[in-house]
Amino acid sequence: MNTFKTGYVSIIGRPNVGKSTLLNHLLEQKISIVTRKPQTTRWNLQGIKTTAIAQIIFIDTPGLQKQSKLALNRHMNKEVSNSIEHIDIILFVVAALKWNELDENVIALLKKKSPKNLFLVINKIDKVLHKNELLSYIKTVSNRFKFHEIIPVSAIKGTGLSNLERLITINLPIAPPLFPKSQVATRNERFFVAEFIREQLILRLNDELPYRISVTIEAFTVKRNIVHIHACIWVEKKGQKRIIIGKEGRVLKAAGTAARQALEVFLDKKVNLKTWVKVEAKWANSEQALKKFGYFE
Ligand SMILES: Nc1nc2c(ncn2[C@@H]2O[C@H](COP(=O)(O)OP(=O)(O)OP(=O)(O)O)[C@@H](O)[C@H]2O)c(=O)[nH]1
Ligand SMILES: [Mg+2]
Repeated sequence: MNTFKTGYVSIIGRPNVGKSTLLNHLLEQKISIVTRKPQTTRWNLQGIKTTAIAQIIFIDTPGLQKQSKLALNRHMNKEVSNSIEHIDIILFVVAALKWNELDENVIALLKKKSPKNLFLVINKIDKVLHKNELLSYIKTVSNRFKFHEIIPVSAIKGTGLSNLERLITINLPIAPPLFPKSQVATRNERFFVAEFIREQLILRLNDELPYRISVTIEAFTVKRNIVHIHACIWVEKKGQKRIIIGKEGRVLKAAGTAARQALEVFLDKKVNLKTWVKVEAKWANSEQALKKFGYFE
C-alpha cells in the first residue's frame, strides 16, 4: 500500500516573528527574504520540501497587521486569510515569551476559520535564558486556542525543526506528490530577482522608506550564460529617490552589488544587473499601481 503523504502547510503570524526564516531553514535553502524589520514579506510564497515519505508545500505569508487603510497593507492581510483556505495544517508562529495584540489579531482570524490542524510554533527559543520561563509561557498561551501541537523551535539555530517536520508529516493526508522532487518553489526567477533586490534595499534604509519601495523587473535575458537584468525600483517621492541613490550613488551601488552576488548564487549564473529608480506617486495606496507592480496575479 502506498503511504506517501502530500499537503499544504501555511505559516502565519504577526510581523517579525521569523516565519520566513523558518521556511528557509525547513527547506535548507533561502527562497524568502528576511530582514530585522517587520512587514518584510509582502506576498504568499510557496516552498516545497520533498522527502522519501512526504511532499510538504509550505506557504510563507506576510505578517498579519492591524486593519489598515493603505491598499498595500490590505493586500498583505488578504494574502494571509487566503493562505488559510484549503490548507492541511496551519503553523501559527509566535516569538518566545512575547504575546501582544497583533498575536491576538491572528487568533481572531483563526477563530473565524476554526482550523482543525493548528500547530503553535514558538520561535526564537535561543533567546530564552531560563527554561522555566518558557514552560510558564507555554502554559499561558496554550489556553488561548485549542492547538493540535505546541512546538518550541529556533529557526535560526535549527533547534526543533526535525521534530516539527515529523509532526507535520504525521498529520498530512495520504496523497501522491504534486510537484517534481527537485522543485523547491513555484514562483518564476523574476520574482526572486525583485525580492532579493528589495531585501538589500531594506537592509540599507531606515524608517518608513522600506515600506515605500517596490521592485519590478523590466528585462530578464540570458546570453552566453550571463543573466542580464533590468530592474526598476519604485518610490513615492523625489526625495525618497535621492535617499535610495545615496551620495554619489553609494547606497544603490552597494545594494545592487549585494543583490547581484546573492542572485549569482541563487541562479547559479553570472549576473549583469542594471537598476533605475522611478517615482510613482502614492503607489502603496493605489490598486492600479499595485496591479502594475504584480501584486495581484
Ligand atoms: N534570535 C532569533 N532570531 C530569529 C529567529 N528566527 C528569525 N529571527 C530574526 O527575526 C527577524 C525577522 O525574521 P523574518 O524571518 O523576516 O520574520 P517574518 O515573520 O518573516 O517577518 P515578516 O515577513 O515581516 O512578517 C530577523 O532579524 C531574523 O534574523 C530565531 O530563531 N532566533
Ligand atoms: Mg517574512
